[in-house]
Amino acid sequence: MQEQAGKLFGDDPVVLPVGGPLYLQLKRWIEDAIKRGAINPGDALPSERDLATRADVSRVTVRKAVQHLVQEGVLVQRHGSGTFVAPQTPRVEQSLSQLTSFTEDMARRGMAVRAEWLDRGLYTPSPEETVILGLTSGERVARIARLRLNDETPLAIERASLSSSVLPDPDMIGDSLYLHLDKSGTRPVRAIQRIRAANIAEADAHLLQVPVGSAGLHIERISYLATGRVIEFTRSIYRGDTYDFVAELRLDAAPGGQK
Ligand code: 16G
Repeated sequence: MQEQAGKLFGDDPVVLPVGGPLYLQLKRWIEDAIKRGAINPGDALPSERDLATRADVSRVTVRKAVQHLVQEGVLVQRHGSGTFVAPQTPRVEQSLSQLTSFTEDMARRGMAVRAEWLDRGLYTPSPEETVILGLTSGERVARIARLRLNDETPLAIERASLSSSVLPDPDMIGDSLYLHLDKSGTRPVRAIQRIRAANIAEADAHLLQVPVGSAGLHIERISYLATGRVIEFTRSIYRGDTYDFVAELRLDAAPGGQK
């Protein structure tokens, strides 16, 4: 711990940025130390006592600054072993113009992907599922819910609904839904995706290992076969700190527009 404190403080006295309450000054100072690489993701923060002595503030002030940084996901606390700079998760870019699966997206980046099953089975559909999937009266809906991870880092929760005539046995899916649909000749060829900002609610935040209320992306995908039949209705929540959705925009060759 002493060594860690030495690394973070260097030989210079700690000069807190001016303005605002002391705990916010210390919080900004810790954030700056992380930004300039004085302390790195995964490193332990000096003890509360060391920080208080070196920054010449009370331990209550240190605790408050640290608590705020933990809530914001900048620091993580592990019982019995201390406070650490949160590990950095790589950002993933997904093109908005290609209809790819999660497995394909990750494989293209050379990233190891896995899924933890949260649910899979046949259910009585909700009115929304009946309308969107165009289910006939009495038809059941296949629901699959998965936590999608890159190695040990959770990236997204996906909850997909499909007609039971397309997916009569949800247990048949291996690692990839689209691979399974491909094999049965029902892989979608077109999709409409709606993305909106969302604050991640408690249960999902717990699964995604982020603080409750963190920024997330709520995504709804409705996918179609070439015949126009809806195949998949999926609602997902992606961690805002790990995903970028990228769209390529082109100028229409409209009359009077630039060629
Ligand atoms: C993507 C799709 C999801 C689809 C899944 C299939 C988004 C937002 N969602 O994650 O709708 O069900 O891929 O992936 O892109 P899989 O074939 O790896 O199971």
